[in-house]
Amino acid sequence: GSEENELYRAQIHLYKHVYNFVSSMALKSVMELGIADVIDNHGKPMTLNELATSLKLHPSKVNILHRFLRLLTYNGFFVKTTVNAKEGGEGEIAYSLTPPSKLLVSGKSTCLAPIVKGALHPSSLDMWSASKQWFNEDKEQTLFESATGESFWDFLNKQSDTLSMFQDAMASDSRMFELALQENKHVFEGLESLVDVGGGTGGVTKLINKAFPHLKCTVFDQPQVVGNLTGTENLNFVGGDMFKSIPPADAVLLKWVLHDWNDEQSLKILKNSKEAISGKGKDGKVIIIDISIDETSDDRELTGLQLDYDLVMLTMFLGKEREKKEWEKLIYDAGFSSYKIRTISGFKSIIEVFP
Ligand code: 2HI
Repeated sequence: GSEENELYRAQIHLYKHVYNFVSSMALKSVMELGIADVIDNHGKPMTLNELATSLKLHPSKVNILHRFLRLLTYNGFFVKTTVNAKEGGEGEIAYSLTPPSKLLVSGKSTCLAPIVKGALHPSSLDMWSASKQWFNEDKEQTLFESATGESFWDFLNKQSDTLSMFQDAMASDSRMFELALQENKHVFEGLESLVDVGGGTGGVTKLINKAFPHLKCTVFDQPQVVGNLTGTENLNFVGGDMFKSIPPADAVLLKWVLHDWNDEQSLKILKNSKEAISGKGKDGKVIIIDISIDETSDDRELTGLQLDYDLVMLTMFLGKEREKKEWEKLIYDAGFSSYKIRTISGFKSIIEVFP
């Protein structure tokens, strides 16, 4: 009957969500094996045996590889075709890359493997075991702090390999920005100077500098991030604290910054940004690049990703991904008079904020 049917569906739904991590972790395994690189180097679809040979796998692992590939093919990371079909014979299955797995090919400007590595690193996953304890504590701290006793930022700064893992992930995400920049050149036109707050190793700033060579750019980040970096004529690195003050410029760029911070902290950053652009009068602007959640969107994959990111920001930083009306409140509370919001690069938006 329909009651049983509903129960069966419910079980499938529940189990699917219980085992969502399998798809994430199998994707990470494939990334670590470098399968996308092997197929990309080969230049044409590869059979299971060709893949196993290239990866130098022990014969006992060939079938294991097949099972991983079966799930990942189902999940849209590979497509299967038939090769070497002789007359009357069946031929062999060969795997090729799809647009999502092409994003794992290393050495390409679009490579997002560092995101997979960082986001699925044990440091980002282990904290979830402490979530019950976190809910029941009577103090305000991140899940990461509750689980490990230190903030994620302190954790990163403690070891150079974790700091560079994070920086590599942020830099790889930033490279995608080049496309978005082409479509949003008008946002940067007419500006003489720009400060990229939380600009890290300068990936985004360099892209902006390439598109606008006359623009005087400053990458502003914590001293331990920018201390050893040297700039060029129109790109300089400045160390400091965005909660104290931001170097003056015609425009302040806040890319993937405000989602790491709660409303009170974000308000402070925005007020300091307003101060930084005050020299340009009404012609200054703050450029925010971040997620804007639209729960009413019928793109369930997109909204689901944005809501996932919200929980990642919440648990790691007590930060948040905001809806359009939350952005609006923050912007007006910080004393700005107007803003323009547009979707870029799929899941993020660009928000121009005017004094
Ligand atoms: C490396 C990458 C990420 C991470 C931790 C890492 O945490 C991310 O890509 C995510 C999250 O999963 C992230 C994205 C933006 C951001 C902070 C974290 O500002 O070591």
